[in-house]
Amino acid sequence: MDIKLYNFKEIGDYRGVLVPIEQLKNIPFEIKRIYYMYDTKKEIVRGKHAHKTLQQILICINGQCKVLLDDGKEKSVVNLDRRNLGLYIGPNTWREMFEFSEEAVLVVLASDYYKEEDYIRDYNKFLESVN
Ligand code: T46
Repeated sequence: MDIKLYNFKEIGDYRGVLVPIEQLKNIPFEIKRIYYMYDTKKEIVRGKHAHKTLQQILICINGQCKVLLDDGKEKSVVNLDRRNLGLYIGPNTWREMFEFSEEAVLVVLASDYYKEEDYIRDYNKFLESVN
């Protein structure tokens, strides 16, 4: 499965903690877009799509949430429960984000601008495209 977990270095001192992320240094792509989501209720499932080319890194910078990942052959669930944990998701990977805790803030670093044509939103079409 084209996913990878990144434990970003935490630089802490008496003032608190700082986590730097640098494109092509500690993540594998150039960042063209950043977006974030919050106020998602626990029973809500977001995502439910794959991307044809987009690469992304998801970081839950407050609270926690889970991400179901599916490459058409196997599935796994990642718990984004640390503020320095980044989940890389490559192309052709179905994702569903769920069980957002109260106050969860999910930040996403993306390798490209928003392009609706890059989405595969139909699960059967996704399975056809990967198999
Ligand atoms: C993904 C997961 C992790 C924009 O106008 N610009 C944007 O950059 C994005 C990401 C979304 N939108 C619009 C499109 C929809 O009208 O915002 C609305 C909500 O987007 P969507 O339903 O696609 O959100 P999620 O949470 O289901 O999925 C998002 C990303 O779209 C997707 O690329 O991998 O987060």
